[in-house]
Amino acid sequence: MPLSEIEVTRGIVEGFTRDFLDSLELDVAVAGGGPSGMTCAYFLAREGLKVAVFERNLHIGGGMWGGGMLFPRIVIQEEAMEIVSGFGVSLEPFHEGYYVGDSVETVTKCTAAAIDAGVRVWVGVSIEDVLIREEDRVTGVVLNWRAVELASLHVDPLALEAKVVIDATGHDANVVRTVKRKIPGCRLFTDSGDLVGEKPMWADVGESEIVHNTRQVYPGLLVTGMAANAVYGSPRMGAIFGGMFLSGRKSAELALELVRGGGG
Ligand code: 48F
Repeated sequence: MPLSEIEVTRGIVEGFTRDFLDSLELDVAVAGGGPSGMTCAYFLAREGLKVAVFERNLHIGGGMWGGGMLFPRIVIQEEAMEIVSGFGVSLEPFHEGYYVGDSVETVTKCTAAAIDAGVRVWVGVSIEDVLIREEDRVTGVVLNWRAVELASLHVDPLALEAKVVIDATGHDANVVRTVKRKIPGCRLFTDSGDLVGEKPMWADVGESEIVHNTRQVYPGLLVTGMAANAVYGSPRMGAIFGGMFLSGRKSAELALELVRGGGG
């Protein structure tokens, strides 16, 4: 039986509307679908939380697709192998304590694992602002289409609520930067109260500090991945990715405590 064009339209609009309405009150909203954000979302969904990832690109994976300088390979240290193996990724040992693998395989299997665990992923959507309530607590995110942003159209956004918001936007730490810019006198939970900024590449140090930097940086707002190192002033580390997975898992553990403890 042929399907008319309006039936195709109906299927798309109804499906989108149902799922989008179901995302209006989340346990956790994750900004950015790179390795840290997807890993965070995966572990939260496995615990039965309602979690959605908002990614401004049309694809998930952030900076992982291109490996190191477009050589589609990534390096992962032993400590993170448990996580990537859980996604079904196979990597080869190449140096004591280090493995090398295919970045395309890692992105796709990590994404599939997250979706299978129950994560809802919205692509082409930018988080441009946050909701603040209850005496300076982040309580949700403000969304717009990336296409609207790129075209510089003056279109008002929409918003949804989340008990916890995770900034997984990578090197720019866009959500934390927005909070800092828009709340007068805002003090982040850093020594100076400011967003310190990412330091030049030093892989060992960057990797060793990233899990520690994965924290609540403002009430209701956690940072993970390179956003965590950018906020706390730690170095970048190039194509070593273990820290992104370890940080993603830690942010999920912290978010879970906040949501279940009612502090979220
Ligand atoms: O940059 P990205 O991959 O962040 P990550 O998870 O991983 C970093 C590594 O890829 C690599 C590295 C390894 O040593 O340094 O760079 O910390 O993914 C961040 C994602 O967030 C999206 C962006 O398009 C990317 O896919 N993003 C950024 N700002 C926004 C956003 C925003 N305002 N709203 C929605 N998505």
